[in-house]
Parts: sequence; structure tokens; C-alpha cells
Amino acid sequence: MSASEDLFARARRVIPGGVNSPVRAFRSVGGTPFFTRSAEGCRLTTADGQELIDYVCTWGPAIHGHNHPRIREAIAGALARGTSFGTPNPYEVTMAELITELVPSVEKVRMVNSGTEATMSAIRLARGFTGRSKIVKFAGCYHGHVDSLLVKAGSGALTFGNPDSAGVPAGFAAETLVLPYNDEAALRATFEKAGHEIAAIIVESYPANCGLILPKPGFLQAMRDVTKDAGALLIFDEVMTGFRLALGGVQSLEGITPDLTAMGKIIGGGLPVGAFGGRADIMDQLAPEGPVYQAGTLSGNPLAMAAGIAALELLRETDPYPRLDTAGKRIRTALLDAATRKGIPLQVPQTGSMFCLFFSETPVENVEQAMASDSTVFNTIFHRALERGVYLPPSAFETCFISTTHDEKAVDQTCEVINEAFDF
Ligand code: KE4
Repeated sequence: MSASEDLFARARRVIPGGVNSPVRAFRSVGGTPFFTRSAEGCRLTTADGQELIDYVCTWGPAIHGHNHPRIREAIAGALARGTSFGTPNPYEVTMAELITELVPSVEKVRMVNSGTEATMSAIRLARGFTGRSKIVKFAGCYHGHVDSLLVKAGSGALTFGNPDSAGVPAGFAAETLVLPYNDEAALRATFEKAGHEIAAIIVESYPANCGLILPKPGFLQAMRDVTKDAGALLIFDEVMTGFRLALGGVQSLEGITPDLTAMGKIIGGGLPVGAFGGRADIMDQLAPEGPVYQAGTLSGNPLAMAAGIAALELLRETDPYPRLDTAGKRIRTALLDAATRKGIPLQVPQTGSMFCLFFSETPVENVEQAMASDSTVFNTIFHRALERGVYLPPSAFETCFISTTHDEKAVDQTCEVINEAFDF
């Protein structure tokens, strides 16, 4: 039995499914998940000593790779002063000043401890600010395990949602309307019919939890238009894309100004963190300033703030985005070339340091088309790449991430592995 198999057997006796987050269990791709013993730069070392080039990057936070010295030193410096105070601390102020400087739509920001907390709090704030209860989300978008967002589309196009998880009461789901992504007509029809009841749209600025699906031209602007006309708010969930594709997030690339933005991942430098922010007149509705309650024991934790500040300052100093996009394009080309040689239909949506593999004849524009792609082929490629030292996300419906430590040598090695992985 390998060390990972032994660890997994032990884990399953005391942790549900042996994991602290479902996707880590490899249920989608099959097999036993490896356990990571350490990580450095773009490489993980497993409990069995295998070295892997990591394209999961702890699901987004590790844009500077693992164990970056600047981030490690920042944590060590904060650690020397203690771990948690339960009082305001200077790091929180610096973090808030950084975020509001880098993301102009965020005039005020509140730190939390996960992306889920960020989206959950942003929704409560939108409902409190507008006095309305309905929320619009899009099929295939994931915003964390918030009750009111674990909802799938209702029976008809314009009916309210049904629970997408046990434990979510139908009454909670009924307050959520789930629309098809990239369907502007459905969006406009919904707001025509129910706009006066809708508190907010929440949308992944680039959906990346059903693979990577990019918005059709004008789709995000249509959301901005219909929410403005209806007196509803537009919430961009940039937990994944914030600081990943540009310092100002996707909103800066697309020229859209949301009312609220949910953030996470990169702003914690690998430590537990989330944040939500936006227009000051909305944010000032939050306790203790206003009537919308929201709180957190470890919110603004000095270690997480120090790590996140270092991560954001590194991004501002180095502007890694062009190079990350070049690496993304190189890997995309290698994937498409290998698939063409093998005669396998493959789409590789890629933007900056994000890409995914859809084994589909046609481009994927919504979750139905994503689900229709061939995940069996994905699983084969996943395991063949893993055996050869490249770790892709263990699901066809996730997104790959590249870090600044994926240097030429690592990308060259990845392209070689891709060629071998497709040669089955
Ligand atoms: P967390 O609560 O996991 O920190 O963030 C939830 C969340 C919110 N919004 C978006 C756009 C997200 O992608 C996420 C979490 N992303 C997943 C990756 N698909 C985290 C991985 C996991 O669940 O273990």
C-alpha cells in the first residue's frame, strides 16, 4: 500500500469521504487521491515522493506558486507578533487600502474567511439594501456552498429554483432564479417579468466551475443594464478571477462596474480568506454602521492579511499577466496539436493563466454543453498526465491554473507530457 493509500484509508475512518472538500476525493476521475507532503514553486511532492507540476494551484490562490519567499517571510513577520487578536489590527487597514486602490468599484471592503462567506454576505447585503428577496444566478456557476445558491434551475425557464443539495429547504431555493448562461433573451425576459422583485444578480465574472466558459460579447453588459434599470444590484463573484487575470479583476478587462464584488483565494496568499466590497452607500448598510448583520471571529486575521498583502504587492510590482497568458497559450497549443494528431475533438478555452479541456466537437457556451463533453477521455488524459508528473484538476468541470513559477522548463516538460498522455 502506498503512503497516500494508507493516509486515505485512515482519513476515511474519521473524515467524511476522507477529504475536507469533495473535489479532492477524485470521485470524478476515479482512483485514490494523492496526499501532498510539501510544495515549492510550481511543484507538489506527494506523500510517496512523486514530484508533480501543479495546474490546480490550490484552486487558484497560488498565483505565485507554492511557498513563495516573500509570502513566507510576511507570514513569519506577522507570526512573531501573535496569531489572532480579535481587535482591529494594522494589517487589515493595509489590505483594505490595497483592495480599494486596485479595484476601483470597491470603495469599501469587509474581510471574511472564505469565498463562500463572501458571496453569502454579499447576497444578504444586497437583499438588505434593496429590501427585495429574489436572487438571480446562472446554471453552472458556483459561488461556494451557500444554501440559497446551491440551487438548480426550476422546471420552466422562468420558474424559481429547486434545491441542488440535500439540506437546502425548498423555501430557500424558491428565492433563487436560475437562468441559462450566455442567454441574453432569457435574462431580459426574466427582468421584464420579475425585475421589481430581484435584489441582485450574482455571477462568476468568468464562470470557471463548470470548466471555463467565457461570456458572449455583450452578455455582461446586458446584466449591468437590466439590473440598473430594475434597481437591482450586480454582484461579480471574482473569488476565482480576482487578481488572477488582471490587478483590477475581470471587471477591469470587461469595463463593467459591478455594485458589489466577492473576492477570495489570491488575497489570502494561501491562508483562509475572503472579502466582499463595493459601493460605499451599500457597504455602509453593514453592522455596526447599518442594519445588515455580518461578523467573523477570524476576519482580518493578521497572518492571512500579511500573506495576502505580500501576494498583492508582488502582483503590483511584477505585472506577471502577459507572461502568464503566454504560458497559457503555449499549453493550449500543445493540447490542441496533440488532440488533432490523435483525431480527438478538443476545445481549450484559455484566458491568461486559466484554461480547461472540453472534449467536445464545438465550443462550449453553457453548462449543458459542458456536461455533454466527453469526461471519459478527460479522465484518461488526467491519469496519463498524472502518471507522467503533471497534475490537472481532478474533474472535467474545473479550471487549470498557471503560476508565475511555471517557468520555461516546467512548461516544456508539460508539453512533452501532454504529447505522451494523448498517445493512448
Ligand atoms: P470557498 O468557500 O471554497 O473559499 O470559495 C467558494 C467559491 C466562490 N466563488 C467561486 C467563483 C469559487 O470558485 C469558489 C470555490 N472554488 C472551488 C474550485 N472550483 C474551490 C475548491 C473546493 O471546493 O475545494
